[in-house]
Amino acid sequence: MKAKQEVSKITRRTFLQTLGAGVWVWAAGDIRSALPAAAEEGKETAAQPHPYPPRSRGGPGWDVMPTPQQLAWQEAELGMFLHFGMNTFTDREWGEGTEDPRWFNPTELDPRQWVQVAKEAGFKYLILTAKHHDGFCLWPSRYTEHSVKNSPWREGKGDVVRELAGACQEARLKMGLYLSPWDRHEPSYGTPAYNEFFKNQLTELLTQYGDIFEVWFDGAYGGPPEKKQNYDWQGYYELIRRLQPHALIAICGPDIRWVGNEKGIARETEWSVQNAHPVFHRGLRGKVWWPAECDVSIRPGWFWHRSQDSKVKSLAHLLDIYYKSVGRNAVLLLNVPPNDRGLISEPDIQRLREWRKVLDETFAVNFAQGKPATASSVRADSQAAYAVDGEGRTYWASDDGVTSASLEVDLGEPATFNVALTQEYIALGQRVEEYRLEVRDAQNWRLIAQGTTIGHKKLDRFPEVTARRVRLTIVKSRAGPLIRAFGLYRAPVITS
Ligand code: FUL
Repeated sequence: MKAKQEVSKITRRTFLQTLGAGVWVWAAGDIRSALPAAAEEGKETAAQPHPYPPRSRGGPGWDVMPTPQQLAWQEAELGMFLHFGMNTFTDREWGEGTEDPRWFNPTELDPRQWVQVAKEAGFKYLILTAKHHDGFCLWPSRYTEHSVKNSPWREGKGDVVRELAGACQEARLKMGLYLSPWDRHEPSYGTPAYNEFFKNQLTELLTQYGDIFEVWFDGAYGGPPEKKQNYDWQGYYELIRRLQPHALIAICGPDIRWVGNEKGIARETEWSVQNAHPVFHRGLRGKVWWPAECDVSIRPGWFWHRSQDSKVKSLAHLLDIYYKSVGRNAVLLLNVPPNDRGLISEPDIQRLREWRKVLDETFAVNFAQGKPATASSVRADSQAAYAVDGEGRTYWASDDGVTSASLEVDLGEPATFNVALTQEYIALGQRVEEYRLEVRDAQNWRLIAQGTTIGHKKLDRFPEVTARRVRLTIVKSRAGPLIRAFGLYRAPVITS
């Protein structure tokens, strides 16, 4: 149930659109030479700092490429969001900042359990609400009394961020933090002093808990008569770049874009290449690499509410979200909120297990893998076979200057499938604007799917088809297409 005051809430979208100008200017530079190597799957792509995002020299943007950090994030595909804090105990979505810290008292808090659930479900990073809009801090910040240090939990000696950081390190998953810029508790909110307060909190989080994968700046604000803050975004970014040069800055930030809704659904046409944002990319003009993250909750609310234990999203719904986020060139950040005991609840765990099982079953067999492939155009040694070799470092490329080309795969014998996977080699940018997928009937090619952008991963679902020969045609591309993977799968049909 949404709290009353949310009715007047200014949405993140409105907020992003109405932001004023900031002051930070990006450093100039060109990192493209570092990228092909960074694209190697599983390699420590986060090894290079990224003091600036890559940008285009003009034109439609095919020459804009991700930083190694953005590439590693895109490869991760799945993140688990953890909304946990004072609201968990007050049964609210937005606290007012007047709550008593003594109300925070999880009896069995265990971030190892969160990490275990995340790992089993295939998530590669976790993002915790270190501070939500009510200002209550899950770590013992020196700069406020409104934190775990004044709660009965672990007799005021506890630190949820530290426990999660340790659990993530053990399980080799990455940790990100949500730090709400909007703070309804902090008295300095609405004055320049708040920017210093916020930077002090950021400094604590960025220096005490090891590597931070992603810093998540939400744009929500309750609207008048709430106090309003003039945020020093560029000051925040400079601090993050200095203290954690590998961290990605998301939402109200230059590295990761909010997809624009809280349903977990990306656009059918989803470009990671975007126009620079006047505030978040202050000082840059033209195109930048700014890929979309889809945040959505497994339940109706972001925080745990007992009344929603029976309202966990259905398996079919969660699968649909997967296809419409990861399968549309975005990363899925799925919120799974721990309960008032400090544990992820059983209904959520069960649903995630079912979800993982179906995804594993679906993608276990690729009928196209290793099968003979030919192409209407090939550049140098970037053979057609590289699209179906199951290897992330290679790709099929059409000849120089050829922006429309097709790839044909002979499955050897008829196979029955209902999902197609296509990936571009985005380490070298996003290029494809339109494609078609056909199967060969006795005499003719028959269309089974078509689309616009591909990007890191495009998944198309269609009614089951049985065929031996399959053709992927890149109809239009901003530059010669680079197809890293093409696959055909049979997904079980799930209706509830
Ligand atoms: C919104 C917030 O107001 C919600 O409480 C939640 O944190 C969501 C992810 O972002 O803007």
